Amino acid sequence: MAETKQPAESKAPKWADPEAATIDAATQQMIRRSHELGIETAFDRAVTLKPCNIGNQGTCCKNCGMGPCRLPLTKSGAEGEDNRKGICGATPNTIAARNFIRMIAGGAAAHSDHGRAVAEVFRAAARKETDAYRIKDIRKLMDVAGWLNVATTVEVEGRTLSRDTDEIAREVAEAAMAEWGKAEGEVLFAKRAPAPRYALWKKMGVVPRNIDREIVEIMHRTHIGVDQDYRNLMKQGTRAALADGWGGSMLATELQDILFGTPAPLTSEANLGVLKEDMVNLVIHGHEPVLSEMIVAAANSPEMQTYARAQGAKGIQLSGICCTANEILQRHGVPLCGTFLQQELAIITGACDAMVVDIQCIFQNLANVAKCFHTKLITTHPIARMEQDNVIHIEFDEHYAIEDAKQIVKLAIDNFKNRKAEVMIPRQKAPMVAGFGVEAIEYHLGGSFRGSYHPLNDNIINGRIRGIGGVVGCNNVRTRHNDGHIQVVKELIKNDVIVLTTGCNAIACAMEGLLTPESAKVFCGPGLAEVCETVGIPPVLHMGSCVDNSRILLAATEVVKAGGLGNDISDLPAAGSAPEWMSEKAISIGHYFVASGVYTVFGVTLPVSGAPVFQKYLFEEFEKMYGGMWDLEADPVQHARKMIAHIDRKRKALGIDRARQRIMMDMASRRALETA
Ligand code: NFS
Repeated sequence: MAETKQPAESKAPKWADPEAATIDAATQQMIRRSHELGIETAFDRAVTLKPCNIGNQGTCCKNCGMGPCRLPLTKSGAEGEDNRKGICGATPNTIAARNFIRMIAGGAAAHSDHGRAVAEVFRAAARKETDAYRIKDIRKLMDVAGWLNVATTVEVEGRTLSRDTDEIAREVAEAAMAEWGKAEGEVLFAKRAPAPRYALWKKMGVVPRNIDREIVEIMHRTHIGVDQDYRNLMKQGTRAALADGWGGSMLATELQDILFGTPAPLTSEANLGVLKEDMVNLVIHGHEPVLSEMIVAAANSPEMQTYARAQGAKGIQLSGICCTANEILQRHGVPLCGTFLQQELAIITGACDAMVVDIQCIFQNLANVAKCFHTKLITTHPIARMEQDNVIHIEFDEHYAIEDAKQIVKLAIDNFKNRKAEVMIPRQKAPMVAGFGVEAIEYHLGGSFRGSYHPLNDNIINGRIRGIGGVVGCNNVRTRHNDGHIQVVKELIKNDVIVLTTGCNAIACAMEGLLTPESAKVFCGPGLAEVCETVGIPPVLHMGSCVDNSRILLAATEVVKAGGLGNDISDLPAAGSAPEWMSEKAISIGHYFVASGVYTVFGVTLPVSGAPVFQKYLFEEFEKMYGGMWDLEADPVQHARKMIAHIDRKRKALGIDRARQRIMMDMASRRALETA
């Protein structure tokens, strides 16, 4: 990334060039502001701290005390005989595969532990141990009960009667908890996949046994001297990734919906401009909605609103960063303050009275930035604490959920009067529509009289919609913030590919105004624009947080079930993408999409380039086994075109390419197709 004017003293950090660092004007403004104040952020650290070229290739092994063994691919190695070996003899393919599946283990553990925490709260609610949480979506409870083999009816004297809801909830809680550690059987939601997909997983021996076991087994197999075959290592990586997507993440999503409500479309706003100078700004950052749900309730309470006014504020402005933002957005319309890379900047506005964090994607440097302002930084989770002494820890206990939440909100209110730096809030914020769960898509694309996925399928078959793109994932400071996200999504919708989005991609799209129905006629090809305008939906559908990628799996399954587009997810004209990924969670997500039959393209880089045989295995051989495979494309337009080319191959295989040619193909799109 290019650098701009440097501070005088040699020890001062090198500053990032704001324009090179991000496409977003609000972010550029706040990077400039951070330089004025002499505060470094991740954007600046990325200028001085270069990534390791060996780790980047995936070929550094530090799994024992004889190493680290570093085996970079040199130019001559790429051409000649590859005899690179670690001390124990491990080859680059073994090392890269071990590292790759350890990333899957990290990601699957993060999602699944989040799911477990939700399941524990769900169990407390089902047992009536807490008043704060209650079952909100009974319909979904019954549906999930069915998948977890919990009976919802009982036969009494030849008559079928409904069972008591509380009893069902208690049994669902127990059955859900068992998914993490049961001694026998398999992860039950795997059967929610289309039947041929489940049969394939069975044949390949990758149906997860329970969630925890698959993660533990990765740690065992990647210990020195255990699994040395990259193919066998990836088999376990596949099983663990499926345990995430169709297990831990899916349980998190479903139980959250039952407890907090299944999302339905609603309006809100996104970007740093949602902060308000005359209100108490409480920014919620992290991932688990068990805490943020309570903060929303506490902040909306008349008691806290009155208290805020008594302290001289006009009220309380909640906003969110990262996926907890997506959780409270999709259920309550709480605005998005920003993406992963804007977390430090939210504090640098000088208007953030408190930032409360739970788990995942939280920069350790937040505490250093908070020190320069009045901002109270509050950690809440026993597994995620910070060492700096300006951080306040209020451990959240679901049994005292509302009390804990009120304490946090009160801290923010009490801090309003302590603002010391000049407040600078960028004016940028964009309107959006979010909250498209599987059910909402069914309703909106199916209409009120025939809620089903048939109309979506019809529009894909007749060519108005060319296909489906799932575009998800993080920001990565090694690439220009939001540039990849926005270019990929715009290229897809321009070519009539409807986009399903989650995570930080969803936030980026929201900031760019792509989550509005009005954006359809500006950015979409004629077919997709027509569908969006007729139905009144945005061309980019916000489906939630990263655990909600499980919603994309289920939406794909519904499309298969609705018929006319093949028998399995791998038959669909669909592709996945994470243009700016950076976290281990993204690798786990990428791999469960691949194993579910989706062609999945990552941007930036992938830590496999130093092991060409292993890379080929992921990029080519996987398609033969699972119908989905990995790809890497750093250029965003090419990235989208590769997805479109795959979608067109699937259309051809389904015999629906001609319908589209008759209806849609003009010379320009024909050329785009040919260059893809
Ligand atoms: Ni996903 Fe969410 Fe964002 Fe990446 Fe982090 S917030 S769980 S990991 S950075 S999309």
